[in-house]
Amino acid sequence: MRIDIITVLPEILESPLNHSIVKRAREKGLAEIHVHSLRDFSSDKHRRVDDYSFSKGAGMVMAIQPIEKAIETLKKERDYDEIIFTTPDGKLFDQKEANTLSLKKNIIILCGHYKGVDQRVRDHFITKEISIGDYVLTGGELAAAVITDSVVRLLPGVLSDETSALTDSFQDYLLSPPVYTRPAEYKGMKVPEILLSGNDKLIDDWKHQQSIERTKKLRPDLYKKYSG
Ligand code: 6GU
Repeated sequence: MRIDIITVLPEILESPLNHSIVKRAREKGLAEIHVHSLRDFSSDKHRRVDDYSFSKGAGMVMAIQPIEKAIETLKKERDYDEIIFTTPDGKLFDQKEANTLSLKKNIIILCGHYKGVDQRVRDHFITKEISIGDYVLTGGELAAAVITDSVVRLLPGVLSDETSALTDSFQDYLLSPPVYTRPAEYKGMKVPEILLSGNDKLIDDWKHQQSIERTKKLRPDLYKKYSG
């Protein structure tokens, strides 16, 4: 899979895309990720990418020219399955959307900024608008990093069997069970007896039961989806 991210702040994406599982996926050639600086596509002599809003007092707006140039430059090289815009008024991102995106071949993510983007960009170039939650971020870069991370870890071969994405929280609308490591007792705090039993069947049943109980208690909304 190939992901092209267009942003005014490429530096913000540096760290999340170059560590841990995403880094490994890139090294293995399972995910090809390219970060593009929007300024490189500006025809303005000062490389500006924003301008005043036609509606008074509305703050700066991302202009259509550099965005159109960036998208068209990428489209000349290959076809894209989705051109995503990260914005707080987009559709709420969830595991189902991550699964859907992980099946695509090429996607572009345009990171929103300032007081928004010229509506003509959204009307003519964007195929999907995504928000990562009901709160306001300074820019769409962190959202793009979140989307990329959640999608890349789903690509075949990225995770080992042991950490398989199929056993992730949310994959079947259940939260993960609690986990423990050595020592079996620390300052009087004990690991549940059953985990020390060596009985795989009993342990699996316990884990499933714990998942159900935690989901009921912590995320009743998810539990409804699981049981309904
Ligand atoms: Cl995608 N962008 C911004 N600026 N804020 C957000 C968001 C995106 N998702 C939630 N809040």
